[in-house]
Amino acid sequence: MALRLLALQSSLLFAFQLASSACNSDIKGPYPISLVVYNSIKGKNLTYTTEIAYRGILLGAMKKIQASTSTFRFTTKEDSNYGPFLVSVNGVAGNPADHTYWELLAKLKNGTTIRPDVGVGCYIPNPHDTIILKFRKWDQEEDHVVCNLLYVSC
Ligand code: B12
Repeated sequence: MALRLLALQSSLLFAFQLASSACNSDIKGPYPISLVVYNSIKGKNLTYTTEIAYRGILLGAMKKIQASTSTFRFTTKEDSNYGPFLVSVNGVAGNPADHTYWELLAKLKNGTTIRPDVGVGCYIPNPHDTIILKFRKWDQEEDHVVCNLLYVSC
């Protein structure tokens, strides 16, 4: 009986160690990303770097940059369907009347620039991505075409 209990105890201990080591090996550290704020209308560029949590959302990284520097400020407006819409960056706000908005782009490690098909609250940057927030004018027809292509071009 005592032997059986001992065997049970050691197999439980083994299973626990196995499970905890599997979980620990799954914990991945934060990784670096850059954020470029580009005003294509004024031709101005500002670059920030930060660390983002493993599989963390872009909005989290933007909040982190905002908390650590006085030179990056942004505002969002909650959309009930798609989450936060990026309204302004560093005091410059998009305006539907002028057809201006902050476009979200991501330059990947391999050099390709993509236009994510989700906003800042859903986009999960990859390690070493350069996120580009680009203030631009939208051309109704052009954006219609781009939207139909699921934002694969920019
Ligand atoms: C027109 C449009 C835009 C215009 C809106 C301007 C305007 N005042 O009309 C502009 C060019 C600004 C735009 C921008 C973006 N858009 Co857009 N857009 C659309 C589109 C084609 C129609 C929306 C619409 O007018 N609906 C009708 C009106 C009556 O309903 P509404 O609820 O009032 O519409 C508002 C919201 O849709 C909001 N909106 C538009 N795009 C986005 C994106 C996000 C993330 C949020 C939170 C809100 C939002 O603006 C609309 C007007 O106020 C839809 C696709 C579709 N066919 O529905 C995509 C769509 C909503 N957009 C999308 C995306 C991804 C974006 C961008 C993130 C693209 C990018 N990489 O930059 C940016 C937003 C960046 C930011 N600043 O946060 C996705 C959202 C998917 C998702 N799950 O998040 C959609 C569904 C297209 C797709 N890829 O399938 N967009």
